[in-house]
Amino acid sequence: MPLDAADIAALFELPFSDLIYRAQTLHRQHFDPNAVQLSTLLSIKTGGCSEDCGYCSQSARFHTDVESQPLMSQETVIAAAQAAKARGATRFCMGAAWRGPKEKDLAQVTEMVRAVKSLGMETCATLGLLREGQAEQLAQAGLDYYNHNLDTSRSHYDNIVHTHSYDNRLDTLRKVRGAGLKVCCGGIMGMGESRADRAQFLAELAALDPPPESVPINLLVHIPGTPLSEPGTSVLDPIEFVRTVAAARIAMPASFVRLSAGRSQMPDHLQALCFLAGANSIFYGDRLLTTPNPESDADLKLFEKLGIRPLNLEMPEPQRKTTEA
Ligand code: SAM
Ligand code: DTB
Ligand code: SF4
Repeated sequence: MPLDAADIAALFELPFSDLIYRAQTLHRQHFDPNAVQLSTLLSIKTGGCSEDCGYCSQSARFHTDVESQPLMSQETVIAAAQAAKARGATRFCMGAAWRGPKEKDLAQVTEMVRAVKSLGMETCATLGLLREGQAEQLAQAGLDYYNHNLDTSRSHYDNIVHTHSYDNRLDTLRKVRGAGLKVCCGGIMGMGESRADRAQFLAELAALDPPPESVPINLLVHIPGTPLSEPGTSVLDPIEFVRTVAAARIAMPASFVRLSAGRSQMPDHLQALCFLAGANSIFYGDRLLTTPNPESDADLKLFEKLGIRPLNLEMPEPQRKTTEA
């Protein structure tokens, strides 16, 4: 039985050391605690989105600094994937600012997926809501993961997004699973949600059957011009963020938990606490979709300080769990 919202809420109430100890113990039962998976993001289609997600730089409804760009060419995407591979990323994630892909768009994205896959990388796409049959087309092209976040609790979602519903998102997640794709599904912390919302959100993820293989935990990146970043908006306490990572690790012990957006604003010691709490994946490369991410060199230096190794796809699956645990 997955942990429910009450179980997870109780985790949040634990003394910090007890919570971290539980998370770290479970982490070591399921993974090599010193290996971190590296995913590189590319915004293949930027801005001009019809949706009104209150955190997003790419909604056409808000006045942000992001300029709309058409879908990138195959060549540009392949060059970016090659560069990411050369830096050591094992997964390449292509993001598009769409409510969902049109058939014509999807045909171009499936070509990109084929090309990136042929470089020997894992492939991920995040294209918004999918229609019947679209997940199958992506699976046939060799897509490994589809990213589609629930982002927050069901009850808080309606305060953040009005153009589509939580059930629309769950429906796409079902289609993704039905096509045999791996699921990458997480959310954003620091959008004015309560601790109870964070617990409910993690319970929604844990209740997916099976739970997502990959769970991105983003810290809200404040984008001027978006409703969630109006002057005076509160910022989430960093310790509460670490608690959320630990609770995600405990609720989904066998999933990769990704320390996602927000790392540019986090000092090394806060990121170290997140790894200790069970994060074992990051976005790697100097850009997220429209905002900066730490430079690869800075990440490699941090890894060296912490004795962390990038996860290597060539190693057999048990690399995720070593005998030293
Ligand atoms: N349009 C597609 C969708 O909404 O699923 C894919 C791209 S969308 C930008 C992917 C995810 O990026 C969102 O679900 C959200 O979790 C994350 N994201 C977007 N803006 C963010 C921000 N300002 N801070 C943190 N995470 C953000
Ligand atoms: C996810 O959970 N975080 C990524 C990825 N999935 C697509 C996106 C983060 C975006 C941060 C803000 C930006 O760069 O626009
Ligand atoms: Fe569009 Fe995705 Fe941004 Fe929402 S999060 S506005 S769907 S790009």
